[in-house]
Amino acid sequence: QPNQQPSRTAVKGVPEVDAVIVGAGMSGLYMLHKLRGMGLTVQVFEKGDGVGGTWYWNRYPGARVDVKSMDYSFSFDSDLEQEWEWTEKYPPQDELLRYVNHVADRFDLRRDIRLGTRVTEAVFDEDVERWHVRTDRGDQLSTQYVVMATGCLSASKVPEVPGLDLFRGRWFHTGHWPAEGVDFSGQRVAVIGTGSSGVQAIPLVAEQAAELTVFQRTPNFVLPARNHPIDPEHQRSVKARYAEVRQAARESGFGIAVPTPEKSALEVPAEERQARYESVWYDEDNNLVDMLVSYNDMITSQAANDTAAQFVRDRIAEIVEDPETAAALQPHDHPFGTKRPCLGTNYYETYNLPHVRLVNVRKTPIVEITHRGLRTTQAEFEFDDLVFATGFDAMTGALTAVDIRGRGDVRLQDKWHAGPRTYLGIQVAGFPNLFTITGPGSPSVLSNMVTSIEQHVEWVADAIAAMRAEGLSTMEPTVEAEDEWTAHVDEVGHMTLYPTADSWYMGSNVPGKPRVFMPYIGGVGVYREKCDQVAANGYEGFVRR
Ligand code: N01
Repeated sequence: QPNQQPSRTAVKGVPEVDAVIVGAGMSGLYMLHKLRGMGLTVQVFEKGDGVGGTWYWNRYPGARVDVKSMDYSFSFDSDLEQEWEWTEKYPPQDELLRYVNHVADRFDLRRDIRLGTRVTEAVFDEDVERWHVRTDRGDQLSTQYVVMATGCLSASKVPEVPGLDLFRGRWFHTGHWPAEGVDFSGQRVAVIGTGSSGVQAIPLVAEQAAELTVFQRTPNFVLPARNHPIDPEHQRSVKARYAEVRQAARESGFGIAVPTPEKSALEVPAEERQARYESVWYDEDNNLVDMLVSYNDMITSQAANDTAAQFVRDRIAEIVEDPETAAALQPHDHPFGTKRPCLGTNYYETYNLPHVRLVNVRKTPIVEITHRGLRTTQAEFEFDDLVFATGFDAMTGALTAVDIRGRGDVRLQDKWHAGPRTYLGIQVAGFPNLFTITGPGSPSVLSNMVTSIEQHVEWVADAIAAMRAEGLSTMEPTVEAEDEWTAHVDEVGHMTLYPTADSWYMGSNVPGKPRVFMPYIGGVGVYREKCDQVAANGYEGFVRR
């Protein structure tokens, strides 16, 4: 397709492309494939030395996805979907990384990706209506569109505990794990953090280490993953009805095709509820969201939620032998699901091992890291290796890490000082032609990421195609549309129990981050309809010219 843009001249001598994509994870790769297919010239910059994003960086022991492989995969190409063979219900990181690399090769994507290159700056030049992009390797590009495909959980966060520079042992963050792996054999190891990463890593670190001390601030609800090899017959049968399965996922609440609950947890007899929770807990084919979608009021009613929370606490008490440890592992301070539930394999069982101990740092906080370990308000601990499973500056961290400046030289991070403001989680007023894949204000982290990535990439590609077809050069939301959407995201969030928890959804894990519920909980299907309607109504809420 010819470029139908009114052509404008950018800064002299700076190479020009139609689009810059930041990040070569699943969203960046698919965005590249789409835009190139439309005839655009595209440059992707990727900080890592390989493609894969999340699956490139998170190589800690036990790292695997907790959405089923048959769901957590691209649906945009039916040959790809049919040919790729998954081996497990929840594939491990290396299999996922192989899959993403396969996608990069299959669609010949590598030639437009510059690896080992971090985008440092993107500045909108109002005179020429183009973005000026710079990287840490000295690249400069002028581009019409910028797509931030930087991921929601990619800015890893080492807590601001004093003394890390004094520590003489090795230390690691789960989200930035050495490619060559880490051998913990015979080592005394400390893990700080018990979110999804810690929950996956702890049992495997315990298998190797001579001693393991887990420092837990908030206990999480951990459901058994029941991971297992995929039955080939099951794989064949899903593939035979893939179109239908994918469509159901697109229309669902969480981007996974599971039945929508009709009943309240409180309207059924206690025995029926117990039987339902047991079937979720023990079912080999269970899903991450099964407990949440057991009843229709699980995330809106504290009393309904309590029934599930208590069920999990009872299981913890059954599994963990030491009553004090069991009590410390039982979450009481947030409703089930309001911090992301975790899937574990032998997680609670690991605390029964003689060389594993749990330290409750809510009771006795960490004061400092020392040259040989760490000190809490109560005791000093010695270890050789320290693992931070402490999570990410989620949803906004990777976006504000780039110096993005829109109209009037306004910085994105200044505009978002009181929390992210977007229209549909896709665009920000004052930042024309800048698109955020699975940005704050979209279902993103509350959904199967691949479903949401595909929806965003396709919507953005269509929006760009429409602009080009109409001879328009920019689009950006109106401030009114952005205000309304941001208020709506907040309002819907507050109809649920989510804001009652101190979670990374609320920015609570990053000191000083505004307390705002960042993702959109309206549901993947509802949200998709809204986005489609906006487009069908001539991109209402956007200024296009
Ligand atoms: O990070 P987290 P994560 N002192 O933020 C603790 C996805 N994911 O990497 O809860 C002491 O959940 C913190 O304590 P608290 C998934 O969406 C998916 O584990 O803030 N402790 C918490 O326990 C997930 O939700 C998969 O009180 C400190 C932990 O560190 C998201 O990524 C696998 C601390 C951080 O947990 C993030 O998961 C992995 C401090 N100063 C990740 N600071 C799968 O698909 C933080 N903590 C399976």
